[in-house]
Amino acid sequence: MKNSLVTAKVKPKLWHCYNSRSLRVLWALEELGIDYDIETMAFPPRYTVEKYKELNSLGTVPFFVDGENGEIQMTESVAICHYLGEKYHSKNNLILSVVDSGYGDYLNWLYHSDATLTFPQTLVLRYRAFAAKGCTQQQTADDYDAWFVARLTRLSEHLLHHDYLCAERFTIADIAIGFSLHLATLLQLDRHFSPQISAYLMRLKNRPKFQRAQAIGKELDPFS
Ligand SMILES: N[C@@H](CCC(=O)N[C@@H](CS)C(=O)NCC(=O)O)C(=O)O
Repeated sequence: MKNSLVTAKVKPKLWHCYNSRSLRVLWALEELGIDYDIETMAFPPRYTVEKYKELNSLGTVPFFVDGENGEIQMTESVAICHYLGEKYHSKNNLILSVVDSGYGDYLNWLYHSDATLTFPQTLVLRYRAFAAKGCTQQQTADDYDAWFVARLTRLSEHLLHHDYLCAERFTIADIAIGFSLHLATLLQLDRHFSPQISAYLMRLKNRPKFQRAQAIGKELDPFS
């Protein structure tokens, strides 16, 4: 669906909010060494940025545009990382392809990152962290806190024997999962992390490109 508001452009462009899922895309753009444009907004942009919903009818972040005439318009953070890894892999090979034996694992971790590890956190966010005074739903937040813990099992088992998720090297899958773990630290869910998950996240957050990406928009931190 082409949005006429998006004019022809030269560089990939990201609409970003500090510490939100758009951080996945920003981190991938930095790790891949891509020259990009960025619009940093206060969260949530559906209320803070006039006409944002005319640009992205979902009103969510990330929103991403690429292609000669801005014809590529994406809203799903993991899909955008997947797209960037494929399109720009000549710059830095952070992907696996179908000929690689670990390709199934690679895709599984990509989808696992948001559908399994981020989804339960959005309910803890909604009903504990962002809940207006007097309308917290403690039971809902507690239930999904427990749901998140149970879903960490597969990652914890894998990291007992590996430093990264695929092919014993850093890939886009580590960016997708890394963001889910970073979000968990913002919600104090990292108290549930096994030592190997804590060590893995530390390794990822010590990457200069993560630190560079994570610092962008700090002045608009919704938690401060
Ligand atoms: N499915 C999208 C989720 C996008 C999404 O819900 N983003 C949140 C921030 S992490 C958002 O924009 N929330 C504010 C809102 O919905 O107004 C993805 O995978 O990136």
